[in-house]
Amino acid sequence: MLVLELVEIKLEDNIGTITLNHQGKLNSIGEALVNDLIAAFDELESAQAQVVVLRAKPGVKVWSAGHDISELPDGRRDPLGYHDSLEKLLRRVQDFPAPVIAMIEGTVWGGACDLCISCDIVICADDTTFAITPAKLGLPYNASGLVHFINVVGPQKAKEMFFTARPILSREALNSRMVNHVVKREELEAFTYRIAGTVTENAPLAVRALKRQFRHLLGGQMLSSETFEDIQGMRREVYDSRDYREGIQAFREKRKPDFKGR
Ligand code: YXS
Repeated sequence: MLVLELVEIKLEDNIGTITLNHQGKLNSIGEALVNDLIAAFDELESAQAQVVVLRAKPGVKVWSAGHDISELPDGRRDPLGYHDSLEKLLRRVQDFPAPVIAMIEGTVWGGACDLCISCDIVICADDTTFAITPAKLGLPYNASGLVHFINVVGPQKAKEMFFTARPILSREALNSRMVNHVVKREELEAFTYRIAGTVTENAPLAVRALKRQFRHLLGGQMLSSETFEDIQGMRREVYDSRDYREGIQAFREKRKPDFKGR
């Protein structure tokens, strides 16, 4: 198996495992980690893995701290454009030709929540929390990310999560259909690999065709060109704003942001 710096890869009984191993930065999702994750998915696709478990090291406090804030552009540029690293990673997960199971323990922040729900099945420990935090940092997120959340938790819960940016508990995530299962942390690994094992008992080509159909059907919202331009215009206002720079600066200076609404 390929050896990479920021992730570990394993393949046993047709079950691939990708372990986030960027502890020094709380598995925050920057260019280098995304490149390693995409390389790991490429490796497991070549090895014809029939299912992939995406996890962090056992016992982590933070599963992932979300987008690497130090790599966010300093305003005047879309922070989450189609070709930016987080978006490339989310599409790689969604286009991987076999189910990807997110096995979550510890806390999950920002774009890492989008990474979890871009996986096909989400299994988390009972002490896991999820917080989608663009509003806390002054960011506008993006339309494809909002569609992910609307599809998974529904518009009301998605709005609450984005407007409050507060961490939601595993039970709440289960009730909102954001996760498939909540299990005790000590049972998480065995439970997850039992589910993964049942996937490998089924016909790989059928499972691959099912995943592709889900991918197309879930992405079915049509936007008029005017609506799209309206969305892009509003997002540009935000990432060109003083508040966008203030949110990131406040995080760097470890202080509460002082938003002015401009
Ligand atoms: O001060 P040092 O150098 O030790 O670094 C600190 C943090 O700055 C750093 N760190 C991060 N660096 C880059 N990107 C991050 N997302 C990030 N998170 C943390 O890691 C070192 C230890 O952090 P510290 O001291 O805060 O640890 P802690 O255990 O007290 O708190 C852990 C967290 C995760 C609760 C805390 O670090 C935190 O709230 N991090 C930010 C979580 C967050 O809001 N992530 C969203 C990133 S933006 C994103 O995902 C999307 C673009 S969006 O916002 O649109 O969803």
